[in-house]
Amino acid sequence: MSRKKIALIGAGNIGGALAHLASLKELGDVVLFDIVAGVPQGKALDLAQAGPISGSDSRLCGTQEYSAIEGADVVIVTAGVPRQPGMSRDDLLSVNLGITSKVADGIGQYAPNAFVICITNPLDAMVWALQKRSGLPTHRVVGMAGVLDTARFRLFLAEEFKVSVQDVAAFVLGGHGDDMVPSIRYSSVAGVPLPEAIRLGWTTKERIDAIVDRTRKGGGEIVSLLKTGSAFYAPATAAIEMAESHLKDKRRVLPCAAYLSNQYGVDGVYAGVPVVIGEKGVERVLEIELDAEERAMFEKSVASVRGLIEAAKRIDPSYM
Ligand code: A3D
Repeated sequence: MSRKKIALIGAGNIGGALAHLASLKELGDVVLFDIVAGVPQGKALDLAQAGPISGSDSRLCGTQEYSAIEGADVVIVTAGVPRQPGMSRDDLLSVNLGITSKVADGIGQYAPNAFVICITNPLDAMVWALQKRSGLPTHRVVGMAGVLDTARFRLFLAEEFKVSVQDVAAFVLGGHGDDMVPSIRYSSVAGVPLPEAIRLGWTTKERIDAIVDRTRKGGGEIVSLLKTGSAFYAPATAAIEMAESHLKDKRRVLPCAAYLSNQYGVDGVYAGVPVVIGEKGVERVLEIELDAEERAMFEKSVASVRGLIEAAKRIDPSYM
């Protein structure tokens, strides 16, 4: 049986954490690609030396050559610059678009059959550009954001209810920006929807609203603490969950930035929605019913994504 191959484009903070997790879980052999000579090679060697201790036989290598990703089953893209304090994700558009274009060319040439997960920000615009430029089918190119945003929401809810994170389910829709849509209606504690938990007096509407606000700004909270970059452990863990669902055909239902073709009344852009990830990639987009308030928030979030895509087209007219 041949081993799976996981290519990580970008060997920075998230890239390193991805390689570590992929190796610990023995998801396959790992290729770390980065433009900075020595960094992917050094991280690959360091992680390979952890193998005998953790009991992992994953093989790891670092490279500056796109040809090394040839035949990858999964490609996870983190190439780009992260936020610094005071920056929004959208401030990264111009520099990360240029990087994403080069990455898309490399993937299109050497890994056209891969399942591609984009993490580079601004997420919804970068995943759109990655798909368009690489020419891979839309169902094989997704963005990681919702798994991370829901994990943040779940953690804060678990802390509020003083219960295990395992017993909290949460739902976040829309783009990966401060106008994302954490849904109170579709989130639950031990199966009890949040509005019901409020009615039962387990918490208050005000406390849940504060948690929703903290979830929306969850990335910024970490940027302001780290001061030198953005979150990386949780983003890497989230992308590995998506990769694993594909590699093992688990058909997990995960919130991802997926290409919408008329679902939710939206066409031609990527936005965060629940999808089934299996061996073919995104095998289904789940369309849930939104009430008027949720729909208005979702549409506002999608409008922000469209604005970024238009800005990307102005920066690089080849995306027209
Ligand atoms: P960082 O540690 O700086 O790593 C980025 C790596 O990309 C560096 O090692 C660079 O050398 C490398 N790189 C730059 N240009 C290229 C290129 N042309 N080809 C290959 N590699 C290149 O950043 P990070 O790992 O912390 O974050 C990476 C990206 O993820 C940033 O854009 C973040 O904003 C984004 N991010 C997204 C989320 C989401 O939830 C979507 C969360 C956290 C970070």
